[in-house]
Amino acid sequence: MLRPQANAIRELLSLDGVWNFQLAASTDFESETTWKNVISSKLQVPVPASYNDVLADDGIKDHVGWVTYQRFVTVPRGWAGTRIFIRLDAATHQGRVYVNDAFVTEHVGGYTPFEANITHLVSAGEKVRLTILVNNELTWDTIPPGKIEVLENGKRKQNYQHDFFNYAGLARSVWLYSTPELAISDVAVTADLVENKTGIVNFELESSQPLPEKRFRVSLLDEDEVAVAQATGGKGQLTVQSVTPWAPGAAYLYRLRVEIVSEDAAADIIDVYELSIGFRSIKVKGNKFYINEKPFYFTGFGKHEDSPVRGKGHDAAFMIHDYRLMKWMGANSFRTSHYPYAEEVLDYADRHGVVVIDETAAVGLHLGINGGIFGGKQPPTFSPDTINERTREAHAQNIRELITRDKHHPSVVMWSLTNEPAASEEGAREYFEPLVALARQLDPHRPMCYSNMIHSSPDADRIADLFDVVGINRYYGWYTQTGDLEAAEIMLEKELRGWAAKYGQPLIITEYGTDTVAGLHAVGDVPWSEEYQCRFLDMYHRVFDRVDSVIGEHVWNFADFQCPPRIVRVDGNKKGVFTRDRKPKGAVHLLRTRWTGEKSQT
Ligand code: GCB
Repeated sequence: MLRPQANAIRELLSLDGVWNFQLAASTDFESETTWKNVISSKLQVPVPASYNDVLADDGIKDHVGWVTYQRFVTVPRGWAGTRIFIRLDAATHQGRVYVNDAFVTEHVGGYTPFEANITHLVSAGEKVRLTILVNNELTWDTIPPGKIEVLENGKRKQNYQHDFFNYAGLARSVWLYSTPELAISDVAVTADLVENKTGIVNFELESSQPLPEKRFRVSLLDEDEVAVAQATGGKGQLTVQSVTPWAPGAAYLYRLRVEIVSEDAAADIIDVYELSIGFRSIKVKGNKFYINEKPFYFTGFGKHEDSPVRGKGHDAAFMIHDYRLMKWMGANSFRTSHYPYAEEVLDYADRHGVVVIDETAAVGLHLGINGGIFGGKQPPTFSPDTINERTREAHAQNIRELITRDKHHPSVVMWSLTNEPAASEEGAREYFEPLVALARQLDPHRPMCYSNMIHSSPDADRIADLFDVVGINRYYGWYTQTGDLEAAEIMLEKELRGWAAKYGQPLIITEYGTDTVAGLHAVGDVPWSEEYQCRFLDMYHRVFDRVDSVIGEHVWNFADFQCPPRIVRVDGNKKGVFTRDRKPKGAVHLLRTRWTGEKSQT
């Protein structure tokens, strides 16, 4: 599936804006009343945005089940004779699409795109009714998993193990687009950097109808629009002897231009599609991570797609602001914790040389993590009644969709297949082994990692050796040794040395941080104060600098973010070094000094 684009041949119509909205009349989406009716404009919501916080209504915010989005759109008159598609960049967590009265497609998985050809259902110039049903339910069959509980008062409540609010709806763009009848339907491409100077592109094209080789034309353009390599055929290789590499902080992008030309292979272009690519090499060797043959040290954050009012709605202003703040602090990388982010986020990283660890939505595969949710003794994580084969199939689908979607981005240097699973429980290895194998088959080039939690000590963990890099989320000095950084320092160093000794892999600290209330100040080690956050980070940095296998540090979190209500959270998780509206806490200056070497004004 190709991401839609507008060019001389293809047209793209954004359906972002205000849509009519209602809670679905029934949980049974087959009931025609939920999608055949015209919805009034009494309630309206923006797209892209999570709907939860926008309407200031708890009944809507905490609704568990289906909601309906609807709008009318006129198919452009000039699209006669073309193929017409509807594409959703995401519907969280399940979407069903209807054009007028006809069901078109459905998709499960809240953070990856899907589309459908609707040419047979619409005519150019015609006004059509688009209805999208979106379901936010999480079960043992979904990634992330969850469980719905029916309360005493009959209300349905969504429970889940992960620590961020279950924002839902159409948080990314919706598009109509046209392609010619005879079109490029897929472009698989890899770009390798050999010996730091030769660029090699392997490509494989698919078209909507079988075509002779001579009808495909491929060229590679540099940033000055100069064609540096060309080929004919649907499958092949381009070699560029002396390329400008893509490097962290020094991005350079080439454009792969793919064309279908007319039958006589003359200048007539029937379809065209362009993709940005970059040449860089990645390697894990010993306990180091190399980009373009140089050891790379990750500095940056675990992030969230989260902002006030719009929830997980993609927002270009917040995105660019976050990137600028990270650059100012000397952060060279981040992890898309805990799900695939909007594709625009990766485009920006490609363009600006930011390094990305790209994570699946497999978070919360650990039933012991949230003591109390199910009451009493926790059930085992991996069992036929909890995380089971169906969960694993959903996880596999998420891996397939993530890797297919993001494989061509030079900014993505590693896949993170899961966050904090029950890696020390029975069944963990059986669950993960085939998933890691699948990911390696889909992308034999990039390293794989996962982020583990405190229960998975080097002795207890059963899966770390399946991965190339071990991601470590640790909170000594916060959840344990609270307020005692001296004791925490000993524990942290001992554990990191334990990991380094066990497998010899590189270690990246994918989370470390403290909840911090902006404006709370204290002398001494007082948890929740800005000073404690600084001293905690400082202590961790001392330890990282002493352990050779540590190849990076991602503070948890870039900014405060919303969570479900819980007594350990005060209007959300406050581990950001920025507040939710991106005001700095004291820690940003400490990090800036460490990561840029420059003294920051405090
Ligand atoms: C973790 C999770 C992250 C939480 C964080 C915390 O280990 O990976 O999702 O938000 O801890 O603050 O507890």
